[in-house]
Amino acid sequence: MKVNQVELVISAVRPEQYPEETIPEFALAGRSNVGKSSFINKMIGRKSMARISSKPGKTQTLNFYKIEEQLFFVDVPGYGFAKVSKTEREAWGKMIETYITTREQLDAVVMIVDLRHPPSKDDVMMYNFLKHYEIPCIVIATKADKIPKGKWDKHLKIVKETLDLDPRDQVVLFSSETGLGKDEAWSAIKKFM
Ligand SMILES: Nc1nc2c(ncn2[C@@H]2O[C@H](COP(=O)(O)OP(=O)(O)O)[C@@H](O)[C@H]2O)c(=O)[nH]1
Ligand SMILES: [Mg+2]
Repeated sequence: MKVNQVELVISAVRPEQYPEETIPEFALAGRSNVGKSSFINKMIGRKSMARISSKPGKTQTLNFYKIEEQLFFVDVPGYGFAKVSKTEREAWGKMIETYITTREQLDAVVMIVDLRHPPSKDDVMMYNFLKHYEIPCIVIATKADKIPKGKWDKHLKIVKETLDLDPRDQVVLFSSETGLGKDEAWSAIKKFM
């Protein structure tokens, strides 16, 4: 998909701040620093629309990016960042849970994992949480540019096994650096629209 128009509509915390539009929504989930914002930027062809931070754990709001008046990407604060207080973590958990369990426009969660490593405990917990609420997932195994091509299949297999992937959920090999998997990720998203 060629994207010309992108707008950060709102950075929301509470449901009454979510946009009123009823177009399809795709929320990003993943550890902080895994590459969620980079994924959005690559998909929309912008260098720095979604904030990429060198400091992990920075996005503390749900950032609603409207793409071509057709869909929203919702950049969600990452998990698994140790230097976050218990209070902050609880506030984060509430915010995500409320969003995921109440938002009717949410069509699927785009879950970003690092292809280099087996999914973390937090990744597995998040995936199980999504499956518990029967939320469809598109799993993006990113940073593929960081490992040799010959090892991709082996790493993909570990990702699927560690998550105990639901066969209905698609896994896409991705790199925000090279653009690998961009078209495949768009077609995975369009299947829900
Ligand atoms: N080599 C490589 N680096 C990446 C890729 N995706 C993200 N990064 C880097 O990983 C860091 C964290 O990315 P960011 O998108 O801010 O992660 P977020 O916290 O999940 O939103 C940044 O330094 C990015 O440049 C990728 O596909 N390949
Ligand atoms: Mg981010």
